[in-house]
Order: sequence, then structure tokens, then C-alpha cells
Amino acid sequence: WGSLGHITVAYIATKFVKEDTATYFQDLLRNDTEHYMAGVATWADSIRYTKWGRFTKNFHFIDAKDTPPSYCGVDFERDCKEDGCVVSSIQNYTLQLFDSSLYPWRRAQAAKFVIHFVGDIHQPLHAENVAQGGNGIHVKWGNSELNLHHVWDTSIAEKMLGGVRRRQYQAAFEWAANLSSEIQTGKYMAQSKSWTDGMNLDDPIATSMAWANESNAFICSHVLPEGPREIVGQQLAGEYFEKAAPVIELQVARAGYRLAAWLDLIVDRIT
Ligand code: DCM
Ligand code: DCM
Ligand code: DCM
Ligand code: ZN
Ligand code: ZN
Repeated sequence: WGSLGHITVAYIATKFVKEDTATYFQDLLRNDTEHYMAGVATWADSIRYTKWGRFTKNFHFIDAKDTPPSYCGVDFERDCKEDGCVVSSIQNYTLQLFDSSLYPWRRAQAAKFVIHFVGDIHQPLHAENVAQGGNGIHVKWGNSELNLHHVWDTSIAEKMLGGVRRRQYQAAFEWAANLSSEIQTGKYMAQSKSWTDGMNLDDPIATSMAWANESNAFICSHVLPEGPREIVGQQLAGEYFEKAAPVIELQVARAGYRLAAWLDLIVDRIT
């Protein structure tokens, strides 16, 4: 996701974590405001192009080598690169949070990675190989030319919310409040109870592979419904946007809700 998506995921998680969890991460991240997660949600993107952060550049996605739209699916052995992917990274940084031999600043860094990567895995194109997660697919967006990855990371959400290039944190905060009430009492109330089914802190790979497969399934249904060649040059700000917007909302809501549950499990085990 772009920064709007990540910050929104963080604010949703902030709404749903238990009080002990909030206290634990406020202490670790040294921020006792309600912005303790939102404030670090995009940090992993800010370091990925720096010299010291380069080792993390593949940690944001898993390149499913499937064949949309006829077949979608992620396979950990096949698709997770030797030097890591979003699934192995969720496991790695989750385990670092339990490692009391690490300095607190290392565990704080691990928390920042977990907060970010649980968001990214819910972006369908972060669980797809085609054209480097859609980065190589050029499309029309209104009067602009963009790549498909950027459309799903950023453009659809910004259009839904009505142009929020400035005041990202404010827009994210409001969007998160909205999606949180849909989870508690609105359109996601019934289904959200099953969003944490199968979540297992003893098996972070299986847990996050389930999230990756669910996310990747939208490649065949909504991202590339007619395949990677058909979409090239198409105008996506019309009918395509209308079908994509509910998927973005659902995936951002799920990511925030699951991040809260995952952090609760972590703190339950540590304390
Ligand atoms: N940070 C870090 N390493 C960097 C840059 C930032 O550990 N190279 C930490 C310091 C802040 C947090 O990330 O606590 C947020 O960073 P930023 O100020 O870049 O948003
Ligand atoms: N931090 C880091 N690497 C360092 C120093 C700090 O990742 N070498 C991160 C860990 C904390 C945050 O920065 O999240 C706190 O840093 P500061 O006290 O500089 O804001
Ligand atoms: N990305 C992805 N899958 C890939 C390559 C990149 O999901 N195989 C993502 C990571 C960034 C965006 O695409 O969100 C742009 O990546 P880059 O700047 O590495 O091209
Ligand atoms: Zn992206
Ligand atoms: Zn990312």
C-alpha cells in the first residue's frame, strides 16, 4: 500500500488491540499517544531504498508464479525468494519480538516491520509475480498514465476518499474510524468474526500464507479478470474502479483487524 493504506491499517489496529497490547507497544515504540502505530506504519518503505535498508526490499511482497486469470495461488516453497518475502518476514520479525536477548531498539524495529508487512500482504499485487506485481503494466487513470501497482497501492483509495494528498494522517484516521465501525456494527460485523480463524502464533508461515492466498485470489477476480495482456492501456478510473473499491476497503479492514489480533497474541505470550 501507499502511505494512506498503511496508516489506515495502523489506526484500525489501534482501535482493536487490547489495553495491555497498546501499553506494551507504546512503551516499546516510545510514543504514548494514539499515533504510536500510525507514526511508524510507513517507516519500512522509507528505508527500503537506503543503503543499509536494501536487504529488506523483497520483504514487502511474495511473487506468486501463477497464471491469472485462469489460475491463482501462492506456494511458499515456489514463491518465497531465497533472501526472503513478506511471509518469511512476518515470521522473522514476529519471532524477534519474543527475543529478550535483543536490544529494545531492535525489538522496536521488529514491531515496525510487523505493522507494515501485515498491511502489505493484504494488497493483492503484493502477492503476485506478473510484471513485478503489476509495476510493468501501464494503464490509464483519468488523464494520467500510471502503472497497475500504483493504482492498487494508492490511486483507488485516494479516489474513494476524494483526493487526500495533503492531510494523509487525518484522512487515514477518519477512514479507519469508518472501517472500524463497519467491523463492529456495520457491513463487516458478521464476517469479521471469521477473519482471525486459523490464526496461529506457533505457525506464522501458515497464518500469513492464508492471508497471502486470500489476497492473491483477487488477482484473478478483480485485478486481472481478463488477464495481464487485456488490461494494458485500459482506462481504470471508471467501471474497473467501481469493482475494485470494495476490495480495497475489505482488504484494509481485514489487515487492521488481523494486525490487532496478531499483536494481542504476541503480548499475551510475552507478558
Ligand atoms: N528510524 C530508524 N532508522 C532510520 C530512520 C528512522 O530507526 N534510518 C526510526 C526513528 C523513528 C522512526 O524510525 O523512531 C520513524 O522514522 P521517520 O522519522 O523516518 O519517520
Ligand atoms: N532505531 C533503530 N536503529 C537505531 C537506532 C534507533 O531502528 N540504530 C529505532 C528504534 C526505535 C526508534 O529508532 O523505534 C527510536 O529512535 P529515536 O529514539 O532516535 O527516536
Ligand atoms: N513490488 C511488488 N512485487 C514485486 C516488486 C515490487 O509488490 N515483484 C512492490 C513494492 C513497492 C512497489 O511494488 O510497493 C514498487 O516497487 P519497486 O520500487 O521495487 O519497483
Ligand atoms: Zn505496493
Ligand atoms: Zn511496503
